[in-house]
Amino acid sequence: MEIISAARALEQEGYLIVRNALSTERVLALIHEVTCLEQQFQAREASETDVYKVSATRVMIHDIDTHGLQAIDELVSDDACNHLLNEIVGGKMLRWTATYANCKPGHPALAFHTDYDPYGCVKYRPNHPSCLRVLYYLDDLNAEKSPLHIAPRSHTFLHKDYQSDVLSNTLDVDIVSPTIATGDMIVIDPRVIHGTGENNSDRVRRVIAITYVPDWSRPLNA
Ligand SMILES: O=C(O)CCC(=O)C(=O)O
Repeated sequence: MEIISAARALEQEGYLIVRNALSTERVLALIHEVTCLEQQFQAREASETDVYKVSATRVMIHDIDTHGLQAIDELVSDDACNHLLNEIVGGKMLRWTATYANCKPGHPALAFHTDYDPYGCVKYRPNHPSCLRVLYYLDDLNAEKSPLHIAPRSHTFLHKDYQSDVLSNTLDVDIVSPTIATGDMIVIDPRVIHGTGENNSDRVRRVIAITYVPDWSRPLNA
């Protein structure tokens, strides 16, 4: 996809899908590293910490790019992704956070929300102008396995019901649930409203989400 048309799609719809962004080899290397990380955290941490969130059906590890793991390091500094994002924002994208989430069988739906918090200064909910989230899928999604639901153009909605603090299981606007395959990448505007369905499959559903911020920006609330 040409960068100009990718930028326009992202600006207008609030999300952009890049198919086959990761080769099978890279996906397997990433799965190996995140599985090892999961095991290390599980063995070491008796309870949740700032970077390790765990429930019966989900493990989430923030800042996975701080462990010196090769495939993860290559992912966060991926040339193709960085080139695309740099062109879109007209600057150099800096990595802000990288998070891994594993939603296991039985994990409930994730309510509709945004990843943007203009009023706060929480590291994992960015508020820099033109920040972007990149989601890399390590497993196929389908209707049974926590599909991603997105409300296209919702990053532009003016109504109070659709602002960045939205948290709802239902949404009275058009929703799309794109087909997503292992290795696909989705770039989202953090203001776009999204959520996921339940994991009713018997398989895990793993994703790595990276936030990038432009070098010309700074947080709205520092
Ligand atoms: O797991 C997904 O598909 C989306 C993750 C998500 O909602 C988020 O990172 O805010």
